[in-house]
Amino acid sequence: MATIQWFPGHMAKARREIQEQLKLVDLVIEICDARIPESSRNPMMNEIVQQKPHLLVLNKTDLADPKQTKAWQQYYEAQGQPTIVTDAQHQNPLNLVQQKANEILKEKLALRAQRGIKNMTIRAMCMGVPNSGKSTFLNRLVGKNVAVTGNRPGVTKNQNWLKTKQNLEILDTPGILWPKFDDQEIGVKLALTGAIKEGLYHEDDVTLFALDYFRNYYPQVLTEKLGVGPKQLELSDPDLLLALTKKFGFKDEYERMAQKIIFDLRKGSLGRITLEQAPVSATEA
Ligand SMILES: Nc1nc2c(ncn2[C@@H]2O[C@H](COP(=O)(O)OP(=O)(O)O)[C@@H](O)[C@H]2O)c(=O)[nH]1
Ligand SMILES: [Mg+2]
Repeated sequence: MATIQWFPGHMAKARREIQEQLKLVDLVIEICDARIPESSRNPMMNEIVQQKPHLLVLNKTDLADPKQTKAWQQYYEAQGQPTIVTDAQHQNPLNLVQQKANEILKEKLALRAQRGIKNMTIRAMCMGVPNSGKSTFLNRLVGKNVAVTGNRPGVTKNQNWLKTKQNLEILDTPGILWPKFDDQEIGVKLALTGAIKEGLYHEDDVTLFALDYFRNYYPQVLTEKLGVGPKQLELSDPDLLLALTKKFGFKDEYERMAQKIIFDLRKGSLGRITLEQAPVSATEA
């Protein structure tokens, strides 16, 4: 399965540029997709960010399973990783971000106050893998549409600070990091959420993964949303895909049924679904 093409050169350059940007900020805001919190994070995130205070954002929670989002948030918080949940598509997360940033930077801000520094502005940068919602999130915080540019050579020389209505300023260039791509299943999940360009993955593989996942974690998607009866539930995944193809009037064009399932899942019309389950200790808590 093909995934996003990243080359060592790109990675090294992205990392170098981000490390330059990091010197300018008080806080890193890492944005990931709440439907795939682990698969939509960069494998070397903590190494790249190092000691810089770091806020994790589980975005797209409007599309994710609320129970799972809560469990993932608890899981990360229990690991000492401050985490908030957002739906940047529909809501402005500014107050939440400011509040959490104040908590994370409490000591630094107190020190500034002690030294008589009146400026309490927190400078932050957004960071994350493609499609996690960085641009959407940043535009929400700033309250308008700004031309957000990706990492390219030279941009670190003339950074612009975007002001918000709070004591928060954000760098106008989010850091774009690569996802984990060494694992087939991660590629499938990234494809299902729309993070991988069409044509770079096999729609039927991705759909078979989804059908199997629904069986295990969201059987109601099969029975209620796709109208699968008890008998059909016993079919193998490929046979189930063929049965659904007929049922939805696509005759034997199973690719069209596969596309429909992928499209409906991304849109949220199959319900709120998280494609990776939080570790059990977090769900029990
Ligand atoms: N439903 C939903 N869609 C979102 C959310 N945030 C971003 N998106 C959508 O996800 C896609 C990628 O967002 P974008 O901001 O371009 O991601 P970037 O590549 O990280 O800059 C776009 O189609 C956005 O409209 C969210 O919280 N909920
Ligand atoms: Mg973007």
